[in-house]
Amino acid sequence: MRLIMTLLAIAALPAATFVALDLCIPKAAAATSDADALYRQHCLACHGENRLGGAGPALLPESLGRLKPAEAKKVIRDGRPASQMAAYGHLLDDGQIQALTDYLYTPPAVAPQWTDADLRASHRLLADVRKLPDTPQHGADPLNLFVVVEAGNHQVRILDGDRFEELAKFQSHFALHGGPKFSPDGRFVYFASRDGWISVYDLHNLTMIAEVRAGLNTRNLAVSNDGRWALVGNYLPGELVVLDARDLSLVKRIPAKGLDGTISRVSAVYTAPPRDSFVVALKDVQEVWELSYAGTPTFEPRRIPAADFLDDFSFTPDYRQLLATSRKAKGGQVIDLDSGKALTDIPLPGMPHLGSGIYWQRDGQWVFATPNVSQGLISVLDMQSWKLIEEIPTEGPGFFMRSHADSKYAWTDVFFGPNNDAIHLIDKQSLKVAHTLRPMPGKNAAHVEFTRDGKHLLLSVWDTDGALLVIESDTLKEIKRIPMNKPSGKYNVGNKIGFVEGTSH
Ligand code: DHE
Repeated sequence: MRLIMTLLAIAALPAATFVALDLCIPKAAAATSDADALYRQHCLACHGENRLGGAGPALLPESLGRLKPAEAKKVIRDGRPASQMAAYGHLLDDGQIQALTDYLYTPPAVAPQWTDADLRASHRLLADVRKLPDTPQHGADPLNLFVVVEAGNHQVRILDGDRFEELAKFQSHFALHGGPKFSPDGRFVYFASRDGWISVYDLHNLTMIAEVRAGLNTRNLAVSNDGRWALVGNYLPGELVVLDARDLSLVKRIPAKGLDGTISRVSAVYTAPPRDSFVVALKDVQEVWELSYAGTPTFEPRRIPAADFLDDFSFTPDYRQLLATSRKAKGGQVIDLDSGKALTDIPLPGMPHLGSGIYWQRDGQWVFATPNVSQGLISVLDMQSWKLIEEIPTEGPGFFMRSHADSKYAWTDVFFGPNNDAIHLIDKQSLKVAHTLRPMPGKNAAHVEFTRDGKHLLLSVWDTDGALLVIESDTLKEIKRIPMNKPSGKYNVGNKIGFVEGTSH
């Protein structure tokens, strides 16, 4: 009865609040080792029928890709701090926990489906934009706000980028991933969770507008430069989903089907503002797609043959070429979007993280620098000849890079290994490490974003007892420390809508 009452009560609430509800309470254990029965008894209420997710995240092999089975076992046994996931160690024995873990990493007997009806049923309108003021209601500069993802407790904070004070804080869906994307005027911000939830939030009125589950496992999303469309790229089902950016209602689903009929996972989608198009890389099919959103779009893909399966990618500053991670080239592949031709392979060592790369001008030429998630180095390429011009050694593999047109440094983290508390500042002209900072020794320092004027930057200390640090760009002095639980990415509205040099797309 209590469960029924709880379910009735939550049905009246917006889904974004679900994660805050205390539903994941262990039920009395039944001495069964049948994993499916265990799932139904203990997990289904939060994690959903067919493991598709609910108040808790989806528990499909695709959703658990980043969690090692040993870690999953530990979570079942001990619970997850700062979440609603309770400990089951006193209810389930080791054999049962192992059986449950194995079950979660096994694909379901019937492949999971996400139909139009499921997608539409998940759509929720949480506020009527037409009734909200269309000017900022918070007194801060709307183009210097920061959107900060606090990954440790699945929250988002909105900060005033002049005073570094918090304007709002709200619960997000479980495991946001990738950079949030903005409407061209900077009023609306769009989030994607790994479980496929897309949300749109009004930064003028500091309120959530709508949300929809656009798939079961999502890669990322992009917003068109005219603010009309959001395009979501999914791993599961392998497809693109076009949403109306005003309210996230469904416009079109486009299976990511190659010319040979193979259904692919989508590696990444980005908007290419000067081209009025979305560009899409596919993971299992050797094609790049361009979808025009000019005029009255049909979203029919223009297929560009790629010489390889592509992962994440970046553009050249004029958006005429893309530089994608290519498995075969063990590095990158450059594709010219106008001619539709693959121009060259760029053999790069290790696993370059091209989507986190940045470009700047050096001696009048554009150079592109990329971190590397498997080797301690930064590769710098000449963007005309595509020759490797420098490999800058770092204290360990890194994830993110950032700069600002007015900064003489490119900031890059050491994300992995014993030195992951270090941040390197690379001189953009000499290509040497000019400074190495350890903002909170022993704690992982990662991901930087500058204020719009470039005078300050925010740096994440990615730890349960972490913090967001405000640093003065010139003096490198810390001027403020805001305690946070694993702050991950942070995004400055003005930098993002200007697609400025030194930041991510
Ligand atoms: Fe990310 C961006 C892919 C693991 C945090 N990551 C991106 C983007 C892609 C990508 C394609 C660009 C999308 C965008 O911004 O629209 N990430 C991948 C992977 O393939 C990888 C290696 C494995 C995976 O399971 O997906 C991966 N990423 C991670 C993490 O483990 C990180 C560190 C923690 C997390 O949140 O999962 C992580 N990724 C991020 C962040 C961004 C991101 C914070 C946005 C960076 C930005 O500044 O824009």
